[in-house]
Amino acid sequence: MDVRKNMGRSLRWAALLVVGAAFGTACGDRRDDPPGLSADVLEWLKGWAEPIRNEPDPVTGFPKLLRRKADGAEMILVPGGTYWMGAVPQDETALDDEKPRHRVELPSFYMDVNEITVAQFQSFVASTSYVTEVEKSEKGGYVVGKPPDMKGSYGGTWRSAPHEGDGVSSQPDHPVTQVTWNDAVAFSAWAKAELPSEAQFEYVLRGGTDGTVYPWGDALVVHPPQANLPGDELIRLYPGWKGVYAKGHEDAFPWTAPVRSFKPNTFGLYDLSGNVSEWCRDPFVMYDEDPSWAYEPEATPSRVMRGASWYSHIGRIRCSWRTQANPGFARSRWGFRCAKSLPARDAR
Ligand SMILES: [Ca+2]
Repeated sequence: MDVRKNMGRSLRWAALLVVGAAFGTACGDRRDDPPGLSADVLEWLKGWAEPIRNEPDPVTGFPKLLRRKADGAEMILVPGGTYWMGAVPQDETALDDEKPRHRVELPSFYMDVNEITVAQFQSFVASTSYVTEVEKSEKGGYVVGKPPDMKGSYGGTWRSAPHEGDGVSSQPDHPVTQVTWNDAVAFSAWAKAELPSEAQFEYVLRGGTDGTVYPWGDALVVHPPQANLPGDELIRLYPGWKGVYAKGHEDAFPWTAPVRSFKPNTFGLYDLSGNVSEWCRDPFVMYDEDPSWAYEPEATPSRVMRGASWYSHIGRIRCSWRTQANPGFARSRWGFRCAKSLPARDAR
């Protein structure tokens, strides 16, 4: 587990100083010389990623931005920190599974700049001949339906939509959908990365703040729109829909949008809210529950899904919203991105 609650700050800083000295990065002998990356860091990167800039992060000594070799993904080094995870006090709509609000400390970690795209997933399939779970199944993945009842249908895959305009896009720069948690784990292993933990996801979703209902404040609707959410553009297309959508919000995308269509957050990450909801690696357990049962060999826990999608009920756009899903299910509004922890000795 990378979640380190209540870690002593003094211990953390002591570790930081020791490793910082070992890497010789934070305090270069000559201020005119860029310190470069240490041999240990270059060795860690070898085989799976390369730095986009050689400039090391002064705290960890690792590059701030790197490119994954397998699929070309850009990963940003998210600085570690402490935050309040869970429902904020002013949120009267929060559900029991979002409480209690609790303090979480995270070491620095890498996070994909954008959601895994169809093109990136295509690279994975081309390299491995991987067949997704819904492609193996008879009925395929669930696809959002149309008015008047919006009843969905099955038959979707990551490659194509079963019906025109059903919200699944196979465009290369859109987020891949119709992938199960198991598919996402297989992709991550191929990419030599991992799915983010739930604590990592909420941390980056909040973007360095931890006191607001939404990443952009306490009001759902803001101008200009900050994310691809279900707004007036969707209701115009589906006027019979009775769903609880973000009335007054309007963006240009009734379904998925090309990744990076909206501004990045303060960490430099795109689409954490909106576009597609994203798989996290953790089993779903209540915050005040002993999670050990979920890690027993015979356990088959649901997995955490986080972040709003193009089709989310407004209650699911809040930062603390969390849900659980069968790791073998896929939807036209679910996707994922990868993260990667630093080596344990350097995690700070
Ligand atoms: Ca939208």
